[in-house]
Formats: sequence, C-alpha cells, structure tokens
Amino acid sequence: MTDTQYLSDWRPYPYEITETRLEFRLDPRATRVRSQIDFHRISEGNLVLDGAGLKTLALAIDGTPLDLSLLPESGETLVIPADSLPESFTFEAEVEIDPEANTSLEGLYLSGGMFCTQCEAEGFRHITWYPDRPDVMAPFTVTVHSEMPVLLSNGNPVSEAPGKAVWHDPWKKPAYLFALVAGDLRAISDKFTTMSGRPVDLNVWVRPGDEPRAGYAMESLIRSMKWDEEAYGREYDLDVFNIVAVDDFNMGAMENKGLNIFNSKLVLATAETATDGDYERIEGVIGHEYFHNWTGNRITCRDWFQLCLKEGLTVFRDQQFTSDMRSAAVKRIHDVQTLRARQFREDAGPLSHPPRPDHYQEINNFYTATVYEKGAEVIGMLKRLIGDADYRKALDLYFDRHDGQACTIEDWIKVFEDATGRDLTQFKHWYTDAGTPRLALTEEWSGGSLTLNFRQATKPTPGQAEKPARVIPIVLGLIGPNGDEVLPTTVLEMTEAEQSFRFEGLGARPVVSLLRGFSAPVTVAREMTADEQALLLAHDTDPYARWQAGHDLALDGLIARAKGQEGGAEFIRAIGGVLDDAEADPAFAALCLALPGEEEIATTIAASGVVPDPDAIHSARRSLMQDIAQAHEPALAALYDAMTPIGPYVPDAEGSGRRSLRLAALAYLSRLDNAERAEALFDSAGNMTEREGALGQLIAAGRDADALARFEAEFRDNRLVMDKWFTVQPLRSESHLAVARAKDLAKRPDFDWKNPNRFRALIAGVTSNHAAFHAADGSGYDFVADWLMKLDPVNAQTTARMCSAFETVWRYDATRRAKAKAALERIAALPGLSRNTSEMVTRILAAST
Ligand code: B3K
Ligand code: ZN
Repeated sequence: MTDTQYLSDWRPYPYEITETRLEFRLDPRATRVRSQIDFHRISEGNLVLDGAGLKTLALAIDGTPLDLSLLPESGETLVIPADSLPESFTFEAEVEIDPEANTSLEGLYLSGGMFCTQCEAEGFRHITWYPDRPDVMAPFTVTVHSEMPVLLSNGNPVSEAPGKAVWHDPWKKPAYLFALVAGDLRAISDKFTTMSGRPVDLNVWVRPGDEPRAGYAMESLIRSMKWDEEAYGREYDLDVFNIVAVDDFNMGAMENKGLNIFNSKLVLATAETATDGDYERIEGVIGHEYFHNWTGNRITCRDWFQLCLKEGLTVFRDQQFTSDMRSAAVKRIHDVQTLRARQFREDAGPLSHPPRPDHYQEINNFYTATVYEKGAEVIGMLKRLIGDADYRKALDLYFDRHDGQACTIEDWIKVFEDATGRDLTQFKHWYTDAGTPRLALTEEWSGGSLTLNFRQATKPTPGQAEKPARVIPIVLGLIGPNGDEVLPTTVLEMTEAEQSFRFEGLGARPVVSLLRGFSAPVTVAREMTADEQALLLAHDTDPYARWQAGHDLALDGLIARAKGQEGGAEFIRAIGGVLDDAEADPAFAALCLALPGEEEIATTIAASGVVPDPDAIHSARRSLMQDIAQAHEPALAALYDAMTPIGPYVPDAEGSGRRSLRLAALAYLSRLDNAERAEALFDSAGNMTEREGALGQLIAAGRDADALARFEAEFRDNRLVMDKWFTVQPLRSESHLAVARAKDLAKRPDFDWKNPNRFRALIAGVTSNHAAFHAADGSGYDFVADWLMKLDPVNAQTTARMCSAFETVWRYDATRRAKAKAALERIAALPGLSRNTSEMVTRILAAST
C-alpha cells in the first residue's frame, strides 16, 4: 500500500472559495455537519473534494441535489466534473459523523465528554467534504448547536444563545486551522491591548476545578503577545484569543486561528504538580502556537512539503522568545542538546530526510525534529550570515509580501535574496538535502600565524547519494594559552568542500573556540588535547563553546571507559574548577555537571565506526559518576546545601538554575549516601521539580517502594502528575528491571493506554532507558513492539511517531539487530496495519543489516 505523494506533482487548485459556512449539530454518536461552500473557478479542472469516513446524507450544487451515486465506493475523493459546474456556485453537503467512535484523535472527537477537533494535517476531511489542502483558504462562518455550556470556534463570536453559538473568522485560512470545542468548561480571563490599541479578550478554558492551575499559561500568553510586537512588529488581529486544554491529544498543541487547542500538560501547572521543565515548556509552547498566528496562519504553506516554512520559523521564534524571557546561554545549550539527541539521531539513520522532503506517504510522519528543530537552525544560520538588521528587513518583507498567501521555501529564500542582494542558491541545500555535515578541522601553526584547514563532508542518506558542499557559517574565537581571548567572535563563511583561513600576528599558539553559539548544525571532528579542552572550559567567553569543551572532555572519558580503557581523569579534574565557580552561575554549572547520556555516548561511538555496547556504556557512565562523586564530595555537598530554595517557588531562570544545580549535585551524592539526601528531599520538598528529582534518585538506588506509594496516594487524581509516576519508574530503574516493571505497570487499571500522554509516559520510559530498551535479550524491543501493535488500530498517528524509537537499532551488534528486526517484522505483519505505521516500519526495515 504505497501511495506516495511527490512535491513535483503539486498543481494549483482550480477553484477559490469566497466563503465557507458550516453548521454543526453535535451529538456524541451522530453529529450532523451541514456545509455551504461558495466556489469560484479560476482555472480549468474538476472539483475535487476530500472526505474520509463520512456518512453522506445529501449533496447539492446551487440547491440542486446531486446524485449520491457520484460518491466514491471506497477511497476518499469526490470528483465533480468541471463541465457540470457554473463559474461560481455553492456546494452543499450534509454528513453524519461519530465523534465517540473516533479514537484516532484526528477530526472531531470526544475527550472526557467534551467535543474537540484536530485538523492538521488532513483531519478536516474526517469532518466534511472539502478541498483539504493548505493552499485553499477561505473565511469561515460556523454555527454550533449543542446543549454543552461552552461552544467555541475560530474567529470572533457573532451571537450566542443557549444551545447555539455563531462564530465568524474574517481571515481566510485553510481547513487545517479549523477548530471547534464544546464542553463544560471554565475560563480564566484577561485582556490585552495591542500596540495599535485593539482590545483583545483572552481566555484559557479548562475543566471545572482546574482554573487555579491555568494562571501561568495566561501569563505566558500575554508575554508572547507583547514579545511578538516588540521583536517582530506583529500584532494580534481578532477580538478574542481562546486557548483550550484537553486531556486526549496526539501532540503538544495546535495553532487553530483564534482557538488554540492544547494538551493539558502544556497548560496546567502549579509548583506542587509541575517541574521547572514543565513551566519552561508551557511558556515556550504557548509562545509557539501564538507566534503561528503570523508564521503559519496569516502566511501558511502551499503544500505539506513546505511544512518547515511555518514550523522551522515558528520554532526559531519561540527559541528567541525563551532566550529573551530566561537565560539565552542556557536556552542555546538546551536547544543544542535537543537537536543532537533528536535530529542528529534522525539524520544518522533510516528516517533521515531534508527539512523540505520531496515525497511522503503519510504527512503526519513528517512532523519531525528535522522539520522543526533543524528547520529552526537553518534560519539561525541565515540570520548569522546576513546579520540582525538584514534579518529584520527580510522578515518585514516576508510579512508584507506574503500576508494572506500559501507559500513555499522558494518564496522564503527569495525574500532574503531581495532584502539583502545575496545569491542564496547554495544555501538552499540546507532545505533540500538530508544529512548532518561533518566539519573536520586541522591546524597549522608557524611564526605567529595559525592556518585553519576545514573540510566538510556529508554521508549519503536514503535516496540522496550526492552531497554538494553547503554554506557553513563558522563562528569562532581564539583563546591564548593564558586564557585571554586573542581573537573575538568572528564569522567565517565556508562555501567549498575544503577551505582554509589564516590568522596572523599571534604571539603564542592559541586554542580555537570553534562553532561558537553552535553556529551551524554540523558535527565537528578535530584533535584536541585534554588540556586544550580544559582551557576552553575554564576561559572561553562563549558560554556554548565553554560548555561544549567540558562536554567533549566528559564524552572522551566515557568512551574510553566504555571501551574498557582508562578515562575521565581530566574531566574529573576540570569539573573541580566548575564547582568552585558554581554559585556564580548555577544553571551553567548544572549543565556542565550533567554527563552526556547513554544515547549520546552510543551515537558518538557509532559515528566513529565502532559498534556500541549498551551495557558497557551504562557501566562507564555509572563508574564516572561514582568517581566524580568521590573526588568532589565536599564541594558537591556544600553546593547541595547552598542551593536550598530560598523564599517561595518562582519558575524563572534564576530559581530553576538553582534547583537544577541542587539536583545535579544530588545525583552524584546519592551514589555515596545511598540516596539518604534524596529521601529527605522527597519528604520535605515543596515543589515537583525537587520531588521528582528526588524520586528518580530513590528509584535508581532501589529504595523507592515507600516514596512511590506516597506519591501515588497524594496524586492519584491528577493525571498529569501520575504520568510522571508512570515514566520515572521504567526510566530510572536499573536496566534489567525496567521492562518487568513496565509490564507490571501496564496491568494497572489506571494505565489508560488510549490516552496518548499515559501511553507515552510508560512506553517512552522504556525507550528512553537506553540499556533497557536495547537489552541483548530483545525484551525491550518486544515490549515496545507489543504495545505499538495494540495501539495502532486505535491511534495510528501516535503509534507511528513512536516507531522512531527503533531508528537506531542497526548500529548495535548482530544479536540485538536480529531481535530488533524480528520485532519490527512482527509489527509489519500486523493485519490491517495503518498507513502511518507501515511507512515508518518499512523505512526502518529498509536499512536493516
Ligand atoms: N502544527 C501543530 C502540529 C500538528 C501535527 C499534526 N500531526 C503544532 C505545532 O507545531 O505548533
Ligand atoms: Zn508549530
């Protein structure tokens, strides 16, 4: 079943829509949807409408009923011949749908008794017949009939009466941005006045009783609205902005025009129930969805191949927002960590694809780290190459030129070319080519001059053998042997496969602080001594490069240990310096103290052509932690005490920095005190950040029974907190216990596996425990495969996304590969396997060795 879609097949839609009118009569089992769509022909072609799983009751053109035998017997496309249609006409349909039976959480469905929708990418076709493609945009008027007390849709409210509400969205939009919510909801409300004086009513809608947990989301929304005005000159454009929290949601949130729908985990937070990480994500995702109003909604994508046009840009904008709200240095390091852990991993395996792919089977499988995170990095590089002022100029031109349009990456690049006069032909490879370039550096030093010889190479990726050279912004500085910066931050532009740059007039040989700010999404290959790394860790002026130097030093030590050699002594020594300064910048010290994870160690070993051994990696990391703890116990203990919270919990950069350092110290100390401090902290902590951190240490130490029972007793009724409880057990357990533990947890009545948050909580707890998931006996693979097979018929989208856990399996030894292959083949053989999952498993299996 391969119906592959190709970018090259895109053709303009031959009709435009002047208005879409929808009328819903909501009923859990039999919702009626009446549509009236005013079409106007703009070029030759039949009227093609998409529909899926609809019970069609009536169709008409200008009031004349259509013969229902026109309907496709199977398949999802209704074609009305052009020669039977006038130039302008109204298409009408009445269909019936069953929201209660909709477990896919795509289209109109029920979550905890409330009606809600998810239409991106192609969910609207599950609601009614429509040109369900992003380049067909229209203003919508929506009438909702329901006994539910709160009835919401896009745009502005027109009228409201018991049992009926009418909404009008004057901004033309594609169907994927349509939304409807009906339920027993309560709002917390506020107001915002835009920079030109437009008053906007803001509401965050939650279930009754959850109102006290929605305040941070509201504050984040207000900050986002202000920031987009200040940073990008973008103003909100409706009278109301509604956010709704729902419990059953396939992803994080959705930017529907004027009616954002959120996974409740990204809305609800109190100090007692949410961690610092949760707060940061809430602020970031509220910002992200809000920023889509301009980058996504006002300017949308011509087709789904262009997804990174809106997602890469909106991620870039939300990253800028978070850096401005919190700590820019910490945010950049977090983003680099995420990029490496998710996107580099994706790019190194069978699922590698360019930010703008040119074919797909199921578009929902392409909401990936490459489209999102690498898409954002590519924009960061553009900005680095042209500078801040030209970036702003280009963005102003983009908004000006393309407002109200559905655009392509070519349109985007053209804006930058026109704003700056640069030729970006070569730059475009970042969008069209897959793979992570490897940047190798060798140095020559003679007579006060340093020559840097760079070489770039990108390995072939599925379907792309040739990899032309890319434009790489290489940002660097030079640090003298005494720690002084002898060359401040400088941007080099590499355009050739091999290129050299020379720096003259240097007194003594400096150390290159390379790729400052992580100036390009590449891997770096260079020889460095441990002393040089330690020098950068101590003296680099660029926080990212400083952190990276320490991280590389740790990684080298861990890899040596995983190979059975000595290693890590230099890192243990260097970390002493970090601990001495830790109180001055706790967040940075915490980042330096966090050793590379097992997954990253495995990735790095595999990239050097060696087969990684998950058990050896696990022991190596454990032993290095133990040695660090022993070497620095007094300093760690002093920091643990010094970082005791002062005053009430505030989820800001400073407070979370202190808590992260405290927990980093705790992780080491727990190896020496048998988690005594962790137990005391679990008992006394007043916030979830410390609570969850302490619980993780108790589980790792194997003394968790009491804490887990108390945690459960306290939070039994809070689904979001119980999700943490489900995750942390397989995640933090010793690898040989994790799967057995997850199996027990899966038997519990509250393992409500049809809820994506709960499913992911437990299953990702296993897949994120590297040594457990990759257990040599295949038990991790089998456990995950069994559950994916169970979920696929219920919710294909979430199942398919989670298949990516298997994308790294071919880098392990033959025994593990055989087990993984057998598990994947079992999934592939499941009768009735969804297109979503089938595509993922087929792509992964295609690379099996
Ligand atoms: N645009 C949505 C993601 C939709 C995913 C569809 N499978 C959320 C976001 O990126 O903001
Ligand atoms: Zn987005």
